Amino acid sequence: MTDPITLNNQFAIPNLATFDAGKGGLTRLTLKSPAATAEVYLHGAHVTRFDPRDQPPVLFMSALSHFQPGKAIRGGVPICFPWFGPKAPDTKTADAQAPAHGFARLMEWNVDSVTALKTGASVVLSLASSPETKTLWPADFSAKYTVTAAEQLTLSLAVTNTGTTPAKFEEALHTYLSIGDIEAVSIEGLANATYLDKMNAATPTPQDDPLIRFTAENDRVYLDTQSACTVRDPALGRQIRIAKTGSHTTVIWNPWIAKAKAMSDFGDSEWPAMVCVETCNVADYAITLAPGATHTLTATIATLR
Ligand code: TA6
Repeated sequence: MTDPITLNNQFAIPNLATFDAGKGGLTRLTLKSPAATAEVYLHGAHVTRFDPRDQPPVLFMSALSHFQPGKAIRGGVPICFPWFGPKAPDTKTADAQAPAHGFARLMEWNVDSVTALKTGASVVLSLASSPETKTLWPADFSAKYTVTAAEQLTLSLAVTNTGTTPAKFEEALHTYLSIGDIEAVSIEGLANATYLDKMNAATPTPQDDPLIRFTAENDRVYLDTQSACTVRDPALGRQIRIAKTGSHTTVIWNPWIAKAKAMSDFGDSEWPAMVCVETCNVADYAITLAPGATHTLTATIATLR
């Protein structure tokens, strides 16, 4: 683990960008500008906080989240890569220990650069294939993740195939949003899309109602959609817009009561306070990259009053 002192000597920007030992002693970058405060852990290149000035936190973080090597952080924006959910059976790699949602969120990323912007700051983190990653996924790759914290939060994941054969992968920016009350929330933007309903054997289902509302556990993979989504949160009196590029699927998830109780790193009573709107390329919309090619997935998260 790269220590904060070394990183501050290389990258710190006084009063804007500093590294320290965060929760669990994991290395954390805090970006603090007049526009917003954000936190990014090198563990998983995990954005754990985005607080626009004078606003409640935009990202949800479980009070019970682990902050330790080998464990995913529960909240913020986990990076799911190179697969989504359980790893598909694959004779070439050791699947038994294949972690859900891939290895990217469990590995320590490198810091490439930290940059001051007119109204905020950005950091570029990187992860490349290694003997460790190849025990789980044979591809040669280089990933660059750019986090820009200003009036809005922009996340950009660029994956390059550095090998000599095509590389196929799934990816998701698995964003946990902080809301006031899931039973009062509605999500706009996915009208008429078809979703795989994971609460009903992944049955393809039409989104007939223009608004998504929540009355039970909801786990849906919306297909062939490049639309922005708007989360309407009357309890907090705000809306959160998640726009995207380079993404053809969107996952919507709330665990509700039983699944919340089943997760040891998630409080039994936390389910009303969060909803996931995940910017992704999963299932039949996985990405196949030719040798030398790069694909970029971007999510932009902004609050609307
Ligand atoms: O958000 C969609 C989903 O795939 C759900 O099925 C649920 O498993 C969630 O991700 C959390 O997954 P995790 O591996 O972080 O517990």
